[in-house]
Amino acid sequence: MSETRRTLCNRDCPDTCGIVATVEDGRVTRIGGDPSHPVTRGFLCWRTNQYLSTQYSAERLTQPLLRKNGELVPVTWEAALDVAAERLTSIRAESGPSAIFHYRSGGSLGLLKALSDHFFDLFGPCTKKRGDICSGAGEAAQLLDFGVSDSSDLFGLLEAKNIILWGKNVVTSSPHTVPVLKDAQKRGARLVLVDPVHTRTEKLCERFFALRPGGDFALAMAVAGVLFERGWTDPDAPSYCDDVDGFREMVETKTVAEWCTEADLPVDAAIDLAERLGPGGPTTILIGWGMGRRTNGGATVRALDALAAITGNLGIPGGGASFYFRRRGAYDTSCLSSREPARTIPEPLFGQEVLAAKDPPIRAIWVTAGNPVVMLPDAEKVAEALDAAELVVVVDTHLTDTGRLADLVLPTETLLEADDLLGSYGHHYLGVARPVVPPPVGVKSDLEIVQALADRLGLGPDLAGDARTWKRRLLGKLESHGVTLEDLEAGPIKNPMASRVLFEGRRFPTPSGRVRLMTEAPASPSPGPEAYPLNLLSLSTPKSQSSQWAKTPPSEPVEVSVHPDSAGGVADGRIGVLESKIGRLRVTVRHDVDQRKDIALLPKGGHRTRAACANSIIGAKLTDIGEGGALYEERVRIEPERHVKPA
Ligand SMILES: Nc1nc2c(c(=O)[nH]1)N[C@H]1C(S)=C(S)[C@@H](COP(=O)(O)OP(=O)(O)OC[C@H]3O[C@@H](n4cnc5c(=O)[nH]c(N)nc54)[C@H](O)[C@@H]3O)O[C@H]1N2
Ligand SMILES: Nc1nc2c(c(=O)[nH]1)N[C@H]1C(S)=C(S)[C@@H](COP(=O)(O)OP(=O)(O)OC[C@H]3O[C@@H](n4cnc5c(=O)[nH]c(N)nc54)[C@H](O)[C@@H]3O)O[C@H]1N2
Ligand code: SF4
Ligand SMILES: [Mo]
Repeated sequence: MSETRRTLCNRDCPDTCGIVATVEDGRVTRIGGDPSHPVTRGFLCWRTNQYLSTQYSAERLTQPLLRKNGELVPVTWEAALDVAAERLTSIRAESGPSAIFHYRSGGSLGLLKALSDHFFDLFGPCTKKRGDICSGAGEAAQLLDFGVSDSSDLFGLLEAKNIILWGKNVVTSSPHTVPVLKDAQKRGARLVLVDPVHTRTEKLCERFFALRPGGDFALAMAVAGVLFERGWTDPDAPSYCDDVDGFREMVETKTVAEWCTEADLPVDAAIDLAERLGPGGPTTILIGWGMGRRTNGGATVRALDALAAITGNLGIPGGGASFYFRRRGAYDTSCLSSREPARTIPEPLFGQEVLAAKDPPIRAIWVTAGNPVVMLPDAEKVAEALDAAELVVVVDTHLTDTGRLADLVLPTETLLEADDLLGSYGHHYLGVARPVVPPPVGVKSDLEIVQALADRLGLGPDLAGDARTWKRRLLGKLESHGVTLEDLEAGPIKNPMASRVLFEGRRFPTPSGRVRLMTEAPASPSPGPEAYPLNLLSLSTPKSQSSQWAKTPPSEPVEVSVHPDSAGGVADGRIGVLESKIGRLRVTVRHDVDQRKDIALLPKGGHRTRAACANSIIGAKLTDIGEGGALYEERVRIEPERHVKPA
């Protein structure tokens, strides 16, 4: 018998799509996009369209694995949980709870995943991560400037006359924004792209400015210079922005031409963007996440915030500086522990900081919904840190590279089995994920795992309640706006607390109530050592969700794309070596005449076990603010294979 069931996609993606699944005899036979979801519009991305091969892969974990005599071997849940409870208890008794590090990442964006943090807070408080590898710098920038990082309604883009995609590859990373952009174009909106990389998003845009990687702050200063020179700023700006004069002084420390040289673009580019933001408004800048992953990432986002502010594009329909949608804002997590962690580790420095931790050292690492040994920079250091810990527990659906280094691997549910509450960071719709099929026998949800542990550790009552009970507890504020769990179960609902136009009335939740404009320029990006002429950009690909490749793993050796003049003499399709100061990878070199000559492109999540992991050659460095990872700042070179001596 065939049945149709609906859920929401919980992947770390701004779109949070509605999924329609066909279930036959207990097995999902087809998935597609929900036509009734206003953002999904009936289609899914390529990687999730292929998800059934992951769901039903022979490599799906259905039993806990415990390391015995060096090998991971299947054990019962009883045995697995007893080992976990005993080891955690003895480590806490001997060294204190901060010797235990609970690391949670974005494998599922379900709100109930926070119950794993809740457990480790109550059991500890244990060590947890701080900062954010993904969007740390940009969020910190917007909190400083506006007091909040949020956006106007996504469909407000239909009222924009100009949309600037600044460092944003919507076609790959947020495909459901594309139809909204096309609708905006039909109503006359003009689109432009600012990105050092030639991506498929260029096709949507009437102009494309391929600036120097990291040259965004300089370009923003050039644009501001033109705006001031031509009188295109909002005369009222000083009434809702602090320190317009200080901002202007910073802008005028260089001429427009000098700033443009720094950004490696002609002055015409700055004039074009200034025209769009000034007389061409209302204009929205869609600020990409990637740009923030640099040592001047926070300053870059602050500069774009300032451009939107001084041109009067904030607080009006069709205007904005959109970086993020507050996906958790509608929910109420006050029922969860808010204990101060005993210790925090900056996420991008995971490897080195875990190894350096003292008094007490980190003895146990518990990984929930992440693959840090692939996705965090200086992956080899992360591996060393995992090796050095006495106990590594990984909760995942499949055996990842991180799982392979664990002492205990606990199998958990996939996105088609999830029972959770979701918001989105690309629009304001809220909803629930409901299992379209039950997980296979032998698989427990993250919630069931921490509940079983809590029962063994005297914390049972604190974690008690099934998924639906916890959903109801987290709904809090929404219920007072007339939205019940039953309503959400009936279909996605726009967050009633989200304003259609953010900052309407031009009031900002900052200490002064006004926009805090930046007044100090960051250091200009250094050109980098001559020996490593290329900037390595390891970016989202349609074929994977971070390290979760759809259908097939990355090709071997992994492909690097470069301009033919930057290929170190390696012919198209031939093998070369991609080398940074901290490591090297054997790669297939692909020539791409459309790219700048100072960049090299890799997929963002490879496989360490296949020697195809970008982060094996990317050093761990923090962003200027927000403790993000400066992931896109590594310098590399390509050489023919024969030049490299064996390691
Ligand atoms: N297919 C797919 N989709 C995904 C993901 C995935 O792994 N695969 N990951 C998801 C996640 S975790 C996130 S956080 C989001 C966002 O994922 P991101 O990959 O951050 O997405 P974007 O911000 O669209 O893309 C980054 C863009 O920034 C550009 N960029 C890099 N450096 C610079 C610079 O110096 N200046 C400028 N102007 N641009 C620069 C890159 O060329 C690229 O086009 O997407 C999600 N969507
Ligand atoms: N070089 C480089 N590095 C990057 C980036 C880059 O652009 N370049 N991007 C960065 C960004 S934006 C991000 S967000 C991070 C992403 O880093 P991670 O969050 O570590 O990314 P994933 O590889 O998706 O790992 C998530 C894991 O969670 C598992 N999982 C899925 N559902 C569940 C669940 O319900 N419960 C549990 N316990 N596990 C589940 C998946 O199987 C997967 O193994 O990587 C960052 N690293
Ligand atoms: S990964 Fe993103 S685009 Fe793909 S189905 Fe999930 S929410 Fe939609
Ligand atoms: Mo991310």
